[in-house]
Amino acid sequence: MKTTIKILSLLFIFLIISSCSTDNQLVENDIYTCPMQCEGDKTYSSPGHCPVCEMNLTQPVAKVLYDETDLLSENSIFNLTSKWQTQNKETITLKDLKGKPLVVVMIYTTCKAACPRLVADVRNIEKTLIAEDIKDVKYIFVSIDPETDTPEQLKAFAVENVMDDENHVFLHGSVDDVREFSNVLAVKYKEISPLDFSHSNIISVFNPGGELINQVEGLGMDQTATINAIKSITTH
Ligand SMILES: [Cu+2]
Repeated sequence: MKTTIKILSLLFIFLIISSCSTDNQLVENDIYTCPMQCEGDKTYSSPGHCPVCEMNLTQPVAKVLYDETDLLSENSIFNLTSKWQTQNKETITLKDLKGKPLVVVMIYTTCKAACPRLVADVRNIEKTLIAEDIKDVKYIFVSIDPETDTPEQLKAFAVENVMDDENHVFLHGSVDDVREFSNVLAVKYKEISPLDFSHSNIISVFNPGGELINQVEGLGMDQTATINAIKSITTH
């Protein structure tokens, strides 16, 4: 008798759990809209007819922004096999950044002249995007001075600039890998003395598949083209 009660109560708990999860799925998946949008963006939670035009309600299909398969275009930076360390000492390849628009700049943290302004430009781009509710963008800062810019140094720089979160990735790589990456971006840099580099100031935008879609060169430039490039590949 005791065993039967045990089994029954277990079965009862199982039923409760499974019915809860089914309910959740229904809530998440069942959004219907009128194909004619008679009442604007109004959504309905069950299939049926639009009360205005009587047409069958339909389920909107999520907008596909880019090819989500694993196939990379030959122009994708995700084909590069170089390994990098983030400010959190995680070892990654560029492909780990796949899936979001990327804003990429090359900097070095001890720069007193151009880099602080370049970082400020990126910050302004981010502010503009956030004001338009575009938050799903990654900002990548690649150091051209791997010797000084250890992951620890990059971490300190990220914290100092209030950019130490998952949307801001600071990368430390080998001298050769940094050089290879700079060639892709057409960024030129040269060490003029210890802790001092001359370098191009370029803000690059990559689509979620790792293809370069826009570049703006210079400091304090009008970044409308950068913003528009990012807007062209996001849902907003
Ligand atoms: Cu600089």
